[in-house]
Amino acid sequence: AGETPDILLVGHSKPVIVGGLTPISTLHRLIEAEDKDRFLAGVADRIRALAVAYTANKIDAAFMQRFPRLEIVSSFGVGYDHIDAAWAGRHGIVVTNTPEVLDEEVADTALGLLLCTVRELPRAERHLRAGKWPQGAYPLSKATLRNRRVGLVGMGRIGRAIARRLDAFGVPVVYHTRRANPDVPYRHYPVLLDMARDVDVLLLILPGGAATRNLVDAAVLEALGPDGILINMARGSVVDEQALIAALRSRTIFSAGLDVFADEPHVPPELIAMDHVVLFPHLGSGSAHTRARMDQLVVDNLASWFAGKGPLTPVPETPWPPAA
Ligand code: 8YV
Repeated sequence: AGETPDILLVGHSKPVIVGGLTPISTLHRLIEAEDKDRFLAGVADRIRALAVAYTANKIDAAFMQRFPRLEIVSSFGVGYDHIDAAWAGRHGIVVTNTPEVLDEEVADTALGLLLCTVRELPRAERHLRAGKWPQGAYPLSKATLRNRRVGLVGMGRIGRAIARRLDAFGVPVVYHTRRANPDVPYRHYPVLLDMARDVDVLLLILPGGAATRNLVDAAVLEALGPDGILINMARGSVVDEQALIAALRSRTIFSAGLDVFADEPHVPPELIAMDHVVLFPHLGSGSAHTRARMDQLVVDNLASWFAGKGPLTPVPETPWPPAA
């Protein structure tokens, strides 16, 4: 009903998003503008929605303020630390993310990264590709998943999907979150440092943003100890990256497997130079199948909104219907 809405696409022109929004809106693509400020000044008064194509696209208060008629920000990705959702909530703007459709994919990748790191699988493959096998078999891995306990930091939907996989692997799971989740059977640690002392893998799967910045610091790494392995599937901001580099250099911890970094796509050269870490280019959800489902949910939130049916997956800071 009503006028065709003007939607601003921030970030790359992904086919599922462009294909889904074109029939239901007048779509403006910021990425195609030569002079972004001039382009925005020309359309700002009409824009009612933002479609955000990647979590790398920062949407802060100053940006949202440019659009006096802004109603909704539909963002790609389950993490939304790139958006000031609290500000949006205070200004009556709905923010949506793309939860659930990526849970199993990210959990699969988490187990892949864990196994790669514990058993040194990428390094062993490098050995083969370098033609070194005929000169000698790749050494036995010092670490094993056998006898290990995994401490999950975060126990949301993806955390539970990871825990289910670890159950099947016969690997004991405990977890740290601010509040215990009564629906999960695993032991809860209210204090991260206590859990880090008791486990030999810390697996991070919690939101980024100010509330979790540098949660894993030198003290937590020290507590994790010389057999300890850190797996980060969350956000680079959750780890004090310099403290991690220092802990890996001094063998304060054994190893790390990282899918995320503080300043993506820039990875510290100190990490790249280390052979005993596994580094992935932020590909937790990165299959064509799952990314298409995430893109589609960006579209579906906007389609539902402009059909007067409300958002499908609003974030907790912008509940729907709005709190009275
Ligand atoms: C994104 C992610 O695909 O969903 C998230 O929060 O981190 C990933 O799924 C990635 O950030 C690329 O933008």
